[in-house]
Amino acid sequence: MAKLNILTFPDPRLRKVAVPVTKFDKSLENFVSDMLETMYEENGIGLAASQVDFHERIIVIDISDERNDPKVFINPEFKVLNDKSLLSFNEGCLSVPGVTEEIVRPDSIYLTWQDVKGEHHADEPSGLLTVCIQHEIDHLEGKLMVDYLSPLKRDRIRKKASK
Ligand code: GNR
Ligand code: NI
Repeated sequence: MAKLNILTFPDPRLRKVAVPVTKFDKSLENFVSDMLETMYEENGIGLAASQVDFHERIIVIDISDERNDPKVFINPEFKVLNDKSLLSFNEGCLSVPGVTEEIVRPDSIYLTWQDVKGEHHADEPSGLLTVCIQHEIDHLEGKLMVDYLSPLKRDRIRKKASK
């Protein structure tokens, strides 16, 4: 196991679009354990592979208070079921340290993914899990929470980060 280095905004590598995982092998399992270790060490509730400069569609999440409920989503995809059902949440990001902002997202989604063995799954998550999954899938698309803010706010965060 190893703790991985997390890229921070405005690193251009955070803008890469991740490609689907095609090989469900031991090396994928090892990488997923490194991602989990990194998420726990950094006290995050989620981590996307893009944040550790690996550009395949892999996310890990643990929203439990006890930090003992690791969830792994490979090749996650979602559809918004009701675009009028929205949830506003005060979000933070390990790649944008020191910044929290209210972000509004759909609350009702249909999610499909594969597990580390390649088995297919589907679910309709709700609440914080829905928020976190969308935050992580954004990372896989090269999108960051600062993209939801005004250009002025984003520029202030960029300037602060490069000091
Ligand atoms: O640790 C994290 N907390 C968090 C809080 C609200 C909404 C999303 C998140 S994810 C974040 C970890 C992270 O940066 N994942 O990409
Ligand atoms: Ni993040």
